Amino acid sequence: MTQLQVSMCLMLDTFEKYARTDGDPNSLSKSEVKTLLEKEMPEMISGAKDKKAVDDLVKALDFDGDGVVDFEEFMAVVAALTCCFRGVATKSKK
Ligand SMILES: [Ca+2]
Ligand SMILES: [Ca+2]
Repeated sequence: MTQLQVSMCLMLDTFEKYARTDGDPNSLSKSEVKTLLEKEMPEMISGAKDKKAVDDLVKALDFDGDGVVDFEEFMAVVAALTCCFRGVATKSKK
């Protein structure tokens, strides 16, 4: 597999690893989102320890408003974060 393919598989695996804990592997519930952020993006959640902040975060990620974060919504967030990261990484290279 190419590096990009490996990255794609990693994103799928990461989503499924956290999504399946409540028995529904196709979406992330509020608590699954919280666990994923705590484990995979600790600096993102450091300011969001209280319940209201996590609720707001899930609301922001849940584009279709069904109360859970599906894979498309998860990928949109990862893509947006990757773009932010690129901005930071490009700046620090200069
Ligand atoms: Ca789930
Ligand atoms: Ca949703």
